[in-house]
Amino acid sequence: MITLHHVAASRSFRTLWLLEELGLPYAVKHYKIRDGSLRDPAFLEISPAGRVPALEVDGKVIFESQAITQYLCESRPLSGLAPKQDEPERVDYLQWLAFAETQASIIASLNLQMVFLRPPAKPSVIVLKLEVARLKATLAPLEAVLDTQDWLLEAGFSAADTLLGFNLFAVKYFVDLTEYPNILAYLDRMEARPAFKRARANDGAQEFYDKPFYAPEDYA
Ligand SMILES: N[C@@H](CCC(=O)N[C@@H](CS)C(=O)NCC(=O)O)C(=O)O
Repeated sequence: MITLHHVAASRSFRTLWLLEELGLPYAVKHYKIRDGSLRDPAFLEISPAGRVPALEVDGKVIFESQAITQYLCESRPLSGLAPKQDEPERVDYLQWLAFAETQASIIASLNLQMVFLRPPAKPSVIVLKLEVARLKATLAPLEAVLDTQDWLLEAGFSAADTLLGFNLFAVKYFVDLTEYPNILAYLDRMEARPAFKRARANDGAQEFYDKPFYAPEDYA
């Protein structure tokens, strides 16, 4: 049995969605960021930095969503969710997988400063504005590629969409996406996928965001 260690609406959703796309049976073990469960010694045995996702699969324990994505697609190659070494879009695929974490690290920084930090601690508005600008810079290549294709790869939906596409559901808390019509349409396409809907049903309620938009100016 595959077991996913998961926090609702966090990066472990990437794995949850991929498991659904692959049609693999799995169990979910739920954690919460704020209740200390990710620092439990038993969990640290599974994921040494106390992060999700972690996946128990094929007698192994894997942490890091990108490694999990690559392992699942390479060990189940018939899924067709990852181009093989000799396929033309292999490089694009690898690039988007890695780019997902470039973007996610900025989202994580904004989450930390605007969502998790509690008064009297106060973020720097200048740093917040810089981070939002850096986040927008990561949206530009996505908006461009989605102008001519539905998914990150021209060949169609791939595991790069589960990894990077997931980020965009968090981006909307920090960037007004009306400036990005192709990304908005991409969000709709992702949400329409049956596997995405099944993953959402197993995700749990998100407990981070308590308002629809976080603006740096509100922290002045
Ligand atoms: N690069 C890692 C990042 C994992 C990560 O930081 N996950 C967050 C949730 S989005 C987490 O577990 N945070 C808990 C913490 O920082 O204590 C991956 O992609 O798996």
